[in-house]
Amino acid sequence: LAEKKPKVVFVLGGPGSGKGTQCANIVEHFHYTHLSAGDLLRAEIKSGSENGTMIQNMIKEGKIVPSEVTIKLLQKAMLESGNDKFLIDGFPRNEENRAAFEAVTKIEPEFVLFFNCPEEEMERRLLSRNQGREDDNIETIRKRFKVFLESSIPVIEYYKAKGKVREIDAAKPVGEVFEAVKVVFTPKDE
Ligand code: UP5
Ligand code: MG
Repeated sequence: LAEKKPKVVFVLGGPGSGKGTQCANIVEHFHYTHLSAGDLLRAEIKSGSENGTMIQNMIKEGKIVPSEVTIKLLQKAMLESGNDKFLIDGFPRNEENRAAFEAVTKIEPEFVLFFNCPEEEMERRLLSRNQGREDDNIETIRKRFKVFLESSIPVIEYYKAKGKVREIDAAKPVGEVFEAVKVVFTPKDE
C-alpha cells in the first residue's frame, strides 16, 4: 500500500461536528474515496465477524476500538477502492491510533481537516439525527465527548504542531461549512 503512495487526509472533529456530511460533499467535488472508520466498524458488527460483539460494546460505551482492528479495516478498504486519494473520517482518535497507523502503513497525512464545533451544537445534532445509531443517546454522547476531549484533541494538537491542521468553523450551516472546506481543497495556484 505504501509503495502506491496514496494521498490521505484525516477528517477529525467531535461527535456530530459534521465529518460524514462534509466528506460526502468533498467526494462529489474532489474525487476522494471516503472511508469512515466508524462506518467500517459498524459494518463489521453487521457482518457477524468474530470481533463484532467487542466492537459493539465499545461503541456503546464511546470507547476507542483497538488500533489493529480499525487499521486492518481501513487498509482493506483502501486496497479494494482502487483509488489513491482518501478521506479518512473519524480516525486516528488517539495517539496510539496515530502512531500505529503510521508504523503499519508508512503513510503520513497530506493534512488534517478539523471541524471545530461547540458541544451544545454537536449534542443538538446527535439527539435529532434519528438514524437509529446505538450511540446517539445522551449517556453515550457524554462519554463520546469526554473521550474526544481526552484522547482525540491531543492528536489534533500533534498535527497542529506540525502545521498540518486546517481548522474549519463547523457550527455554521452545511453550505457555509462546505464553502470553507472547498478553499482548503482548492490548489492555491489555480
Ligand atoms: N449536521 C451535519 N452538519 C451540520 C450543520 N453544519 N448544521 C446542522 N446540522 C448538521 O452529522 C451529525 C448530524 O448533524 C446529522 O444529522 C447531520 O445531518 C447534522 P454527521 O455528518 O453525521 O457528523 P459526524 O461528525 O460524522 O458525527 P458522528 O456521530 O459520525 O461522529 P463520531 O465521531 O461520534 O462517530 P464515528 O462514527 O466516527 O465513531 C463512532 C464510534 O465508533 C466512536 O465513538 C468509537 O466508539 C468507535 N470508533 C473507534 O473506536 N475507532 C475509530 O477509529 C472510529 C470510531
Ligand atoms: Mg460520522
